[in-house]
Amino acid sequence: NLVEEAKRLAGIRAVSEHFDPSARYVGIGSGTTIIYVVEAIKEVIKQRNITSNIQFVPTGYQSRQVIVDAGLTPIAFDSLPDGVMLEVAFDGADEVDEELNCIKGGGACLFQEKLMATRAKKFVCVADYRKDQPRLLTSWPSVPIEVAPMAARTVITALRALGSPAPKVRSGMLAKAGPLKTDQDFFIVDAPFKPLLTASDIRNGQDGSGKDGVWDIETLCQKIKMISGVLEVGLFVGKNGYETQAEGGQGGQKPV
Ligand code: DER
Repeated sequence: NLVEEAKRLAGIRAVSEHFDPSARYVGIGSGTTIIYVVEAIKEVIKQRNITSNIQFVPTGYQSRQVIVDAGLTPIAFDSLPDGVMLEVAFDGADEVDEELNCIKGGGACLFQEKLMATRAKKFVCVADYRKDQPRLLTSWPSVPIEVAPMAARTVITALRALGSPAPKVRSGMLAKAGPLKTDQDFFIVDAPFKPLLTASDIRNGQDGSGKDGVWDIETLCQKIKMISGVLEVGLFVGKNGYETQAEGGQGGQKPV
């Protein structure tokens, strides 16, 4: 169908433009679009008839299974030798704005996804036309936040104080009675906010300081990250690239 074809084409294009078969470490994100990325990578390796020495870094159980099912070699993030950076990381997103800021966490894998993004020289966000919006929280309703279970109610109170009208713990839906648990055994709290201002909105004089519940991406991400009990926030700020905090790297390259 139209959406699957768009995801497949996005995956093929991302790989043809950003996958280097001579890479040593390549990050693989989570979700369904990433499956097309891995298929395209496998195709390149097969066509070039190269023995691939690449080790693929997963961002959770699902991502690791996609790597293994494709016959590729996984390496756990915490097994990466000190000082190495991933040449490239591929991942999906739930929404992307024109500055390549992303909302991630629809698949509840945001913690390992952001950890990997900060360790990659280049972060390639692979998203079909549905995800492309002028500002984040235009079509995706809320910010996914990974929290320690015991802190969930406290975090919800703090999110309300930041102007979120109805933050709530994500349920396992039909898959599981009660709250969903992440690969870290944490909860996800989904917090709705008004559409998030971009860096250019701020340059044009708009106020993203939270007045009337209107935030800019970077400020809101920092405010939420500071709430005690929060492990990670599903806002990927693309303005200056993803800060490569591991190995004291400079600001990561702008995501593409
Ligand atoms: O959780 C995430 O951020 C994932 O990348 C995900 O939500 C994207 O999923 P999709 O490729 O199935 O749309």
